[in-house]
Amino acid sequence: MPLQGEYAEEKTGWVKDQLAKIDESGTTESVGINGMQVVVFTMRGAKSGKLRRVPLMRVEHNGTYAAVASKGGAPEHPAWYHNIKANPDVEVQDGTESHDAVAREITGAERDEWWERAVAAFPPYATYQSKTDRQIPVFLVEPVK
Ligand code: F42
Repeated sequence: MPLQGEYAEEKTGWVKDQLAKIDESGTTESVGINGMQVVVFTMRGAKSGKLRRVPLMRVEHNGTYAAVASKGGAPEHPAWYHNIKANPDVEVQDGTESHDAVAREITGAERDEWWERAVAAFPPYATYQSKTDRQIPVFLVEPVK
């Protein structure tokens, strides 16, 4: 079921600008970080129940995506980490396409495998990990068939 409800506004300036550019062009390909691609995850706020759109780097393999809660190597998890844990039903926009998906946090060998893919897609993730004591959480975001 597609997510429905009221949207909350992104408050970080550069992220808000990227979302506006995606809306204007209709595709996530209109933005990026140093030429690396971005996808947009829509998820529900844990407390507010409002929908939040969160752009993250594009880490994809065989139609499954990873959501990497790096927050630039900040000491704390991003707020969306708690939102996606509470409400794992998300929508993924990649390019001009959107689909429903379910997210689950991965650990152990499964996380190791996807962490490698994440760093291959966006090498700064490795630097972010070295900046923080927390292990950066990785979610597997699998399409709903
Ligand atoms: N962030 C990443 O963590 N990883 C990435 O790979 C990544 C890539 C990326 C690419 C492009 C781009 O434009 C942004 C990118 N970001 C990436 C940044 C990402 O989009 C988020 O801005 C960032 O991860 C911070 O996430 P955040 O959820 O902490 O967002 C902050 C700015 C924010 O809006 N916080 C709100 C606030 O008011 O503090 C959160 C409010 C919220 O979620 N409230 C919940 C609710 O119910 O509404 C309750 C929260 C709770 O504590 O229960």
